[in-house]
Amino acid sequence: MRFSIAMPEDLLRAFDAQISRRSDTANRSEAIRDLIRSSLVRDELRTPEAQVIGSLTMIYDHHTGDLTRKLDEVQHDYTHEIVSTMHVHLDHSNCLEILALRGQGSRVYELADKLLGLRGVKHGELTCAATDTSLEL
Ligand code: NI
Repeated sequence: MRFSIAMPEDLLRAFDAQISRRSDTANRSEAIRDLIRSSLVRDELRTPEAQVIGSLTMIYDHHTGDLTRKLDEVQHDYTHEIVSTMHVHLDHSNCLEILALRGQGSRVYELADKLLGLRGVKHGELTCAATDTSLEL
């Protein structure tokens, strides 16, 4: 299927530059398909039934709409899962926020999906280990 995507020009330029460094003859479409596949694989590695411990890292521009209020609102619904947070004002616009998380996998993934899905969150990464299995190995 064909579909169109809107994105800032500098983001697209950087993406094209990355594609051009690849050894194969990948085009934009193939590169985007690869990104989607790798995102789906990451989802399959989730362990919603297990207790998990991990961290969520976000970088965002605090000027974006009412992003900071939304980030706050979501986090207040997950007080059992958020153990600690750190906020660093990187520069005039950008903030780095790191959340230490512990709880039921399904809740932790739900929280991460809600936060990373907010418009204005430029970078985000959830890193998790399942505690009821991996910590005992
Ligand atoms: Ni800040």
